Amino acid sequence: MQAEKQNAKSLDLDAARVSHSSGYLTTNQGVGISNTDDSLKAGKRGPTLMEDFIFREKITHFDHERIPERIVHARGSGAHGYFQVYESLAHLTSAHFLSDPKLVTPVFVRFSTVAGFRGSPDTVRDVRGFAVKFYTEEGNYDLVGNNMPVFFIQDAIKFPDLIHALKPEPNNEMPQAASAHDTLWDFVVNTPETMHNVMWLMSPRAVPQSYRMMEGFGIHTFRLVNAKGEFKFVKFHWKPLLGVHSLVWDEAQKIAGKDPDFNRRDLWEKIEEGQSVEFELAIQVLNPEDEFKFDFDVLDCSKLWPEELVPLQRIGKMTLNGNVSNFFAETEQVAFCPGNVVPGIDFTNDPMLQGRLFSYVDTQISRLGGPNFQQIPINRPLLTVNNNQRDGMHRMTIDEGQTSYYPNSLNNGQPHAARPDESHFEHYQEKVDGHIIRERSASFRDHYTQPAMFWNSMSDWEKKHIIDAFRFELGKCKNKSTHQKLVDMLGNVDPELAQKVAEGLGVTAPAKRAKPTTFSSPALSMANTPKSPKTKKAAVLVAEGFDRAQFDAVTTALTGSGACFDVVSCHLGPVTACDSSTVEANKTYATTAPVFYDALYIPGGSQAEILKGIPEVQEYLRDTFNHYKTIGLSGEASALLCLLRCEEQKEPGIICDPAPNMESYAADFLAALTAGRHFQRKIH
Ligand code: HDE
Repeated sequence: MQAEKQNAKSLDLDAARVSHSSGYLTTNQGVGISNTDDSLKAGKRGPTLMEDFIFREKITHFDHERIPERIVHARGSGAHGYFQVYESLAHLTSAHFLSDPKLVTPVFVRFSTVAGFRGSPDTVRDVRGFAVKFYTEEGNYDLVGNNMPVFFIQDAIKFPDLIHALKPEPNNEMPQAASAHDTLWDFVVNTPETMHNVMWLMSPRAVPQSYRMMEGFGIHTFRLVNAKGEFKFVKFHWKPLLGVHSLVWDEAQKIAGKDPDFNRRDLWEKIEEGQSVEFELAIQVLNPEDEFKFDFDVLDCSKLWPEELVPLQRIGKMTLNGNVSNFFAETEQVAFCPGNVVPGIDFTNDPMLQGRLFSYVDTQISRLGGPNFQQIPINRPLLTVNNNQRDGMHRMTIDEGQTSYYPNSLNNGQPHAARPDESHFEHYQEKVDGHIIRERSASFRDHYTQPAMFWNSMSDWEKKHIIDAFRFELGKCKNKSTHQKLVDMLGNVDPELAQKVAEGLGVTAPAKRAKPTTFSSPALSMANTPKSPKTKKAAVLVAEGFDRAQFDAVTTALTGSGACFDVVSCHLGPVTACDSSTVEANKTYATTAPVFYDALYIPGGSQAEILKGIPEVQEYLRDTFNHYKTIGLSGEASALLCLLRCEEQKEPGIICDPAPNMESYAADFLAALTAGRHFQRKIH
């Protein structure tokens, strides 16, 4: 069943695929080319001739190979996969793909950063896009979300202002892919509705360790409508099965320099290795009669619905298992739109959602060059498109027949309006009655209760991350009055937060105010996320004379649990162990770095003396320690602990044993790796 359905979409893409694996070169007209290295000249050293159509065609095509990048979310990475619902939701929605557990719906996902240009680094502090296209039997459905459940503004008309403030400043186009600059924070302090999303942006969520380890949120309130026409309000969530995990800031910055493709590479490599990338789709459902039950407005996308008030139901699973075969054709040309819905899913009056319904198609017309971008293979639905739209730039279909209008008699009235028994979209018949006004509802005015709830819900290490982030970001702003205004704003969220940020910025902490709420939502803290050794990676450092038995015990435990490792040495190729056996080093100190690993392990043996003299070994210990990751030293390698300061040597997550029982040692090392970062560690 699965293979059959997946093939349905891949066959569709197959029609557009060209392998180029054999045959002679041709022009775009199919004429054979025997020399593509020399232009046609009048004499060996003479001028190039205008009639050289082979030269002109090649250069002309090259000259036009770039299209405009996305105005936001320009930097992205895509993958194919499929979705399957666990149990029928027919009582909630008439959407087939959510009603039939046997249906396997192909999907294409694009993860992205928001602010950076197309070539900017992955690990910058930013919101991440999480856009999913479901190729359903009833047409394409796009769930175009982010990795944070709320948004900075409440009305779409402010989006250009937000993005102008966030993007590199217009006079000098700096800084690239960074929020730490004057214009963004100037906008923030003048726009209190940004406060909630700003709290999320300062949290570890803004530096995901992997696209495989971040949550996704539809953000807006949508409607699910069943076959009887009854509706419920709904919020969509994606939950990664590996849990939600983030980088620490120092690590993120180092990775941005050492491997700007870090998140893209991770996604690509895991899929190439055959590791499934899995997310559960979850929903929060609200009865229409409960619309006004909360102290926030369900149409306000700067608010979330605490899971403790509206529980989450996990309804299905998305598995990503296919890389693109051509980045441009698929990831760059894919066009998402929140307005792409299928019968059974409908909109609400959230003013952000309403504005988005307009913006996406509009931008795609210029980005993809005209109104026919839906005919690009990655954007086509599984069904045959049947309407009277014709012509326009880059029309791909040959629409036959005399008629291109409705009603008609010349074509027997075809294509006809869908009959009641044929699949079609019915808009939810909401009653609307109001004065035409340019005003915001008073129910959107509370900008501080939910930021305070978010702060209350954080663990100590998340709070520290947030304080450090504010100090970093504002510290990069030259305008001092912005510092004070921001700290005053934070005073409305939490006095301790405002105080700590004020200390870092050297400004006055505001007078203590009562907190807007003491409510906390444990579901918001990453401390409560699932933990697993699966796909984690250790760096194993070796030099001549390493202890082979110790090496084997730890590496076998790693691979046995679904984790993996790199063997890192001064040179590539074989490294000889104490028993004269060899292992292959696949990385060197020049080609990799400690920031790329979840743990460090150094086996014992006479190598310990050699490693002590290698400066990079010190860097491995220091960075792994500072980034709260597991350090394993066994046998003679235990002596390398002296490369850390005395007070650091007793901190958690250091598995050091001069005379180890390797079975229990390997188990301890694995348990520490599984636990994730050791945030209890004191970084002096
Ligand atoms: Fe977008 N957004 N957005 N956005 N958005 C775009 O569409 C826009 C918003 C999101 O991987 C653009 O094709 C407006 C919220 C993602 O291709 C553009 C507003 C959320 C992506 C656009 C918002 C998003 C985009 C740029 C204010 C989370 C990348 C290129 C109402 C729910 C999709 C494009 C991809 C892309 C407009 C706010 C998510 C300009 C006007 C809220 C994941 O149309």
